[in-house]
Amino acid sequence: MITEKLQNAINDQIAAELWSSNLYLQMSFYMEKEGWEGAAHWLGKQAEEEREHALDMARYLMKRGGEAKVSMIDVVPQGWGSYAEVFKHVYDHECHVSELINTLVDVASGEKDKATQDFLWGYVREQVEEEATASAIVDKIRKAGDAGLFYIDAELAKR
Ligand code: OFO
Repeated sequence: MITEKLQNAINDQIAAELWSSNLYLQMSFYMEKEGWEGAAHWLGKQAEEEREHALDMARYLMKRGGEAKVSMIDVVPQGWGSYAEVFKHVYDHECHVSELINTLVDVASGEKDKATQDFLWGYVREQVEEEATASAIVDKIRKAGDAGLFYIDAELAKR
């Protein structure tokens, strides 16, 4: 049985994952409007992935006898500037989520819940990948310049 403190912390993370999903969905709509279909596709996939993280955490919580809750999800930003700015925001947001997951591991550790620590280590590792992926895209955009964005957009469409 999971402790109430840890249950509440995981429910907060579920809300954060759903917020992330909405953020990426809004970015996807923005890029679609701007005519960047590859980026819109990539961001749409990212939105799905974040929603799946929320569901995975909820399933885990229920498996441990806890109660999963969907709380109010705050509004996400509605607009960005350039292609580069969108993906810089993706990178910054992934770094922020990594901090949230690290803090959640600390809560699980404080509650001496080994199973939850083990479950969360998967997310710690996944965040390393997500940060690296976003950072690589930011780097490519910087090197590509305006003309190279068409190539990058075609690459992102392959996700
Ligand atoms: Fe939920 O994986 Fe990144 O943010």
